[in-house]
Amino acid sequence: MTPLRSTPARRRGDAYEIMEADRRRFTEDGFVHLPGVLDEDELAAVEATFQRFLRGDIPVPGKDFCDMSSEYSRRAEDFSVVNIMLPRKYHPAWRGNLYERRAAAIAGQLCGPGMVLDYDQLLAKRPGRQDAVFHWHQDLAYWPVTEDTRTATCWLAVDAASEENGCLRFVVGSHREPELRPHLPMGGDRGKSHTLVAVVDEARDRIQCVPASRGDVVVLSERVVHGSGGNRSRDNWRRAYVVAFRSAETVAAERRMGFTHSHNDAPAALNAVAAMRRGRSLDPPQERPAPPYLS
Ligand SMILES: O=C(O)CCC(=O)C(=O)O
Repeated sequence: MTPLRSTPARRRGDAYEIMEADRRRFTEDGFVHLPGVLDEDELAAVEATFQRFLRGDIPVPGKDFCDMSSEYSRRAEDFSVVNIMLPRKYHPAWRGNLYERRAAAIAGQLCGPGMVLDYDQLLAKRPGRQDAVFHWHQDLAYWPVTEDTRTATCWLAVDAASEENGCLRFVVGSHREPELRPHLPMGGDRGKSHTLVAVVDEARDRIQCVPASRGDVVVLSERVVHGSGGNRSRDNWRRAYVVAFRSAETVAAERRMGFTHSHNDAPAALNAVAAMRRGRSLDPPQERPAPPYLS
């Protein structure tokens, strides 16, 4: 196993120091890559629980255990992108873990006060799966229209991620476009798959792949167009652990609509989100307050 780069000065207890340059990247590009957010011992604890989910030792009901690259009807042993929604719901012992606490500190520095954990998710791409593709999308296209869209989605590399095993890729600066891009349900039917696919012109859009070392975090804003390619490596899984922070008001508004980010949410709630998005495709990009250390 490759040793982690050591960045102790940025990690301190529950905190992780965000630099002005990180904030600039987040504002200008719509994402920022943070090195060494967890060290090897901290990752080992995350990994042990992650594997319990993957083995099915911690049961996850219905569509919250699915394949993001395919239809709900695929057999679990054939999944290419194993997607586990809301792990902290199904394994309450995980709530408040160190990664959640450090990610909360990062979200507060990038987005300002009042950010709370909205949802969590585990993603694992099997080796040797060309189809382990996470299609281009903007996260906001999946979510209800709310007043305050500020979001810091923290994506932790549990394995080193490379172009070969399907690291994240972005359309740089796409979060500053005035409207969300059109999104279509994969295969044309949301009942068969949760996945939405955004329109991207790979010849014209400015695309950047973001390889990451184990323990790094990539933070995504809600409007940046992103996805990831298949896993062409022979032996290497590509696992990631996502925790997403949004404002307390936004999370409360989502819950009032019955929207919890579970794929098991009532079809009425998911249909209401789709109807809201059809009715209002424009969510103007928001000014982000300066983090306290800059003010
Ligand atoms: O892990 C990936 O490849 C993509 C994750 C993603 O797109 C997301 O969490 O919104």
